[in-house]
Amino acid sequence: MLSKNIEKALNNQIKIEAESSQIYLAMACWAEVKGLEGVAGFMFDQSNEERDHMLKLIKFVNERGGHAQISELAAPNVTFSSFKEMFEKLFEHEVFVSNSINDLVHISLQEKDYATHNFLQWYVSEQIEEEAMARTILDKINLIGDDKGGLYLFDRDIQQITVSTAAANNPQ
Ligand code: OFO
Repeated sequence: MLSKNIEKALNNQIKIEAESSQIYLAMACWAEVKGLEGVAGFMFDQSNEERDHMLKLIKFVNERGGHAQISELAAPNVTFSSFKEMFEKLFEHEVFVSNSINDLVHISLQEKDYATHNFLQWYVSEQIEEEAMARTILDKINLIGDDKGGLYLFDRDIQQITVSTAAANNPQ
């Protein structure tokens, strides 16, 4: 059974994951209208992943005797001055989410809720992976600079970046 305090904190995280999904959906749309098909596809996938993170939390709250709240969301940024700025925002957002997960882990320990603590470990690992991926992307963008040909190749190869980052983080 969840304490009221934990339930409230988990519901707050549900909202954050829902907002993450919207933020990335807005980025996907911006990239798509700019003609960056690869980046758009990547961001649509990220948006879906964030929705899955939200759903996983919703199930957990409801299964543990709480009531998952579906709340109003903050409107995302819909335009960016460059795709570099867009990925900087993505990285900043992932750091914000990591901090929020860390706070949740802290609360679960304070409340001696070891089931929630255990559940949250998946999110801790996921954030490590997503921050690493965002950093890899930013490194590549900094290498490209203003080179249009580089941008073309980056747009073509972005799906591969995620696959290789994930593989590096999870060696078989
Ligand atoms: Fe929800 O995984 Fe990052 O933000």
